[in-house]
Amino acid sequence: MPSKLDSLNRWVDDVAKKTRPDRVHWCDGSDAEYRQLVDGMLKTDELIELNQKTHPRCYLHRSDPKDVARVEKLTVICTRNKDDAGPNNNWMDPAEANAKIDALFDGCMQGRTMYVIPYCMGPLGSPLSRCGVEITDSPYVAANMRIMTRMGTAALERIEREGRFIKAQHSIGQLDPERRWIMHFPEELTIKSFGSGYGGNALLGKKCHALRIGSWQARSEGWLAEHMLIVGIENPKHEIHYIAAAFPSSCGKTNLAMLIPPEGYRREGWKIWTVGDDICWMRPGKDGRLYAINPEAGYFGVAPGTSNKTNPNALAMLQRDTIFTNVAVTDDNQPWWEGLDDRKPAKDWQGRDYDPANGPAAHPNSRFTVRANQCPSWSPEAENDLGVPIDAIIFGGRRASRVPLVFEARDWTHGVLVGASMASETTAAATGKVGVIRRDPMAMKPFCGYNYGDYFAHWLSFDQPDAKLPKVFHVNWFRKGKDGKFLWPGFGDNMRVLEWMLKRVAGEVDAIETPIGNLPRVDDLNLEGLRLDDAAIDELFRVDNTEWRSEQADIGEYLAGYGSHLPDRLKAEHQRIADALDAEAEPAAAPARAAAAS
Ligand code: OXD
Ligand code: MN
Repeated sequence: MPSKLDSLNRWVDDVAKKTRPDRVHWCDGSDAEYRQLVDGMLKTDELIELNQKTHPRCYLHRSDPKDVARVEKLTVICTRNKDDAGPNNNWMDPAEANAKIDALFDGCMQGRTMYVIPYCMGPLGSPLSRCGVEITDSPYVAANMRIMTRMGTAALERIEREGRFIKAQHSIGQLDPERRWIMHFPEELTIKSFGSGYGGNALLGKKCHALRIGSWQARSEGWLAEHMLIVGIENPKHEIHYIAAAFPSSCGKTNLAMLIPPEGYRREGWKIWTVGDDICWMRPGKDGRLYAINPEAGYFGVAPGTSNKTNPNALAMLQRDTIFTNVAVTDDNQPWWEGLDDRKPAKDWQGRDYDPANGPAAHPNSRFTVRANQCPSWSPEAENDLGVPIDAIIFGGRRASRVPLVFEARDWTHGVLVGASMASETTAAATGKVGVIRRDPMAMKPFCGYNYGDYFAHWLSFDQPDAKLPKVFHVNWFRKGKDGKFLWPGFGDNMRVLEWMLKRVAGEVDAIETPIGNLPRVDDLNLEGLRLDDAAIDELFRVDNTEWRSEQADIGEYLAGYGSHLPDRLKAEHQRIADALDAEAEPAAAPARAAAAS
């Protein structure tokens, strides 16, 4: 009788025939196998042992210096119809793309072991989870996949039961930036990545599967695959409310997911539970609410800036069983990065004696890979097959000016527009210039596997009569004063903003209506214990009409780029806000203009 694994076996054979590895190893996901992978890499210096007294079973990987971040310009979506990928993606014809990348795969694994990694994104028994199989010639990728996903025998059993999986084919090739591609074939549920060993380019369960292919699958199956953390907030009555939040890479998702509330909150009994720090899959439940799972089982977090002040929970979890990539080390071989503490690094991320003239000691996109349940705030609900119900969705970006600390969308349509209008300063998580403002709808710009116009329509489609959708908010932790310093303390104090959101969800406080959305009354925000003067508070919540009319015009121009794919409902919502801003600016002229238009 044909087994449901036949198609998997056939594919593995085909890839092996093409790539010609010396050995094929099917990963079982066991501890012993992980140990063997690590021991093998210690022998070849792909891993370096860190101080085992202070950091048991922690290792350092130094990547090729030309392979340190996701490469968006080499990341492509290959659909038969170019329009399906949309202007938000690089596109290539599938036949041309397959020919290009298959030529690179030809014989590329000679002298190497080919690892076959069955994995499950999400709890093994969850109907929301989806499986994949990654083939790679990198033991570093295999070890990281073990941490980041439910990998091995149990995943293979689910694949055998279901008979479906995403095919994810990877080789580090020669790590040559000129021979590098990260290709997605959503119609074939296939990923092919060549020439990079780095994070999102190589751990194919993460961005490639869980977001790019995931968003495509989500659209056809009626759910959402999002670049969002999931956090549970327990109040003094021991009720837990869950919030999902989308920020672009390196804008504090991990910190918010693991936040420790300020002292006063802790005394009252508030507590934070971490369900996920990067990716969220959500689907409407029978009761009309959105239920979310974190498809990942680990964190691949940005190290620089992580400290006892910014994220004590993360620091605690990084004391053991962690793979560090491109961090610096101290003279007693402990991992170190900028922002950690006052110690002096001895070697930089490339293994050179540290010299400030060479730039930061740790690469700005240096990372840690660690099992999710090592985090002290880890929520056992992360294993709940049914997911957790979401009460609020937050969108946010890194904006030095213009955008207030927090505002609330007035309804779902407005919330979708707020997400679609997001913009942020670029960071080191991807190659390219840092600090440039770019539109990054729902923080999915590098990750949405299809036309953004269709994606916005998909978001709008959740607005059904029986739906009980979350409230939508926008935050900006990064507004600066005239002196160039951040106005808001951020980190643990973000709890104050979360509490206001939950009060809004419960209908306990009202808000100030403005054209861009509802802002808090300052008295409804708990600012006790913060040294914020009145001028800082005014600036944090200032909505400047002239600036926002210009923002709205810019958003309009950006959205118009999606042409006929842009839903009319979103266009109308954009117009409503533009009109409200105009009316606020010229109250007397606005009615006359409206009458002339009708
Ligand atoms: C990540 C990213 O690695 O967003 O999570 O770049
Ligand atoms: Mn991310």
